Amino acid sequence: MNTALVSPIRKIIHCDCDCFYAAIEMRDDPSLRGKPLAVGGTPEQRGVVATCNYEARKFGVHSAMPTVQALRRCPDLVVIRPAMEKYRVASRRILSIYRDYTDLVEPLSLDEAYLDVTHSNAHDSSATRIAKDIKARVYEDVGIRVSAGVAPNKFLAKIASDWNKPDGLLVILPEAVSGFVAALPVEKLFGVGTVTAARLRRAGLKTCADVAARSRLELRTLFGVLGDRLFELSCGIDRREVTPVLERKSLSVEETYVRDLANLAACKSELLALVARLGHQARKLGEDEAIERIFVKIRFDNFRKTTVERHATELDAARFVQLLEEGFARAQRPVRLLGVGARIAPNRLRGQMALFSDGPDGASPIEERTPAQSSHGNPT
Ligand code: DCP
Ligand code: MG
Repeated sequence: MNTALVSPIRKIIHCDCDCFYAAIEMRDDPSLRGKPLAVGGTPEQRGVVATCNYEARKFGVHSAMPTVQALRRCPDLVVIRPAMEKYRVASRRILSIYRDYTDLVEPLSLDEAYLDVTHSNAHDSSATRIAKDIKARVYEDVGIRVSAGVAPNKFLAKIASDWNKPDGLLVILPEAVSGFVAALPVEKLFGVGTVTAARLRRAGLKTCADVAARSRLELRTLFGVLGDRLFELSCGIDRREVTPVLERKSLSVEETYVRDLANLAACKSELLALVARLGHQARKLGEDEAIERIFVKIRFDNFRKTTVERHATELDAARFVQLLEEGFARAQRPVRLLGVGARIAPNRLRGQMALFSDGPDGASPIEERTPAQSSHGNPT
């Protein structure tokens, strides 16, 4: 039996904070409000913008843009360094607000999550009112704005949350789905990156209505397995469930050295021993857990600390060495502490991402964020 026919129409909310890192910084320093602001690496370190506020966006500044270029576009831009720990604290608080409404909360990144509120009794089961309440509570408790989209599935809820940013709320009722989807450009389809979008356009398919006008068979012939997916999405169908993810775990080992490690070569040989110890720890991972990111932490003799983190699926010593080189280059001083670690995600999350990724341009959200996520916002 097709369960889609018997299960109730779902109510999915996608929440995405507005200019997240910048919003936290403006919350904590009111003098930054109203000015164009970017959070990211410095131009001297060839850093990139992790994000910027909406004032800065008016000048064409955006995430992943080199800070040098951002300053050229907006000479008055205030640039501040990311304070990841602060953003993690805010993120945990926001997730706990979401979990007051449903257990089915699936975080996608620090500032983004899906909620399935189909069976939530809050606000007489009105997803729209739940979304409004969430927005108000996040503003009251955390001091930043969240945009929300409400729809019968993940694909549309995500598009809806982006529709009226900042401080947006868009509700797509089940009866409005087909009208809404028909006008969407193919680029909006989940899993369609620039390469696939160009192929679709060459085939004369510009909007979802164009795609939906073709038969499933025709799309399968043109686009292989992706064809089925395109067909369903362009009809507004997306069966992906909201999969609750428990707080991400991490594994790590570190060592404070009795004598500082004098140079990069000394650090490299110690690093390999640490990676071996980390590998030992990783044997404890369950079958449903997988490595999602790796990091190297360095504390220099002047107590300055730096962390370099990247997307990775295994504990590859060569990748750790690359991260070490990058981190060491930031200060080029003797090192008193070295650490290596890995962030762990449940396997099924990675599986889903891989399924819908269509090559480099259709990278998963986690991969997309990689360039600016090291603590210094340097490009990869
Ligand atoms: N981020 C990053 N590097 C990127 C993109 C994002 O480090 N290339 C970080 C900074 C953002 C946070 O992730 O604040 C959330 O990413 P979003 O894409 O949701 O961007 P914002 O929340 O900053 O802005 P928006 O209002 O468009 O959601
Ligand atoms: Mg955001």
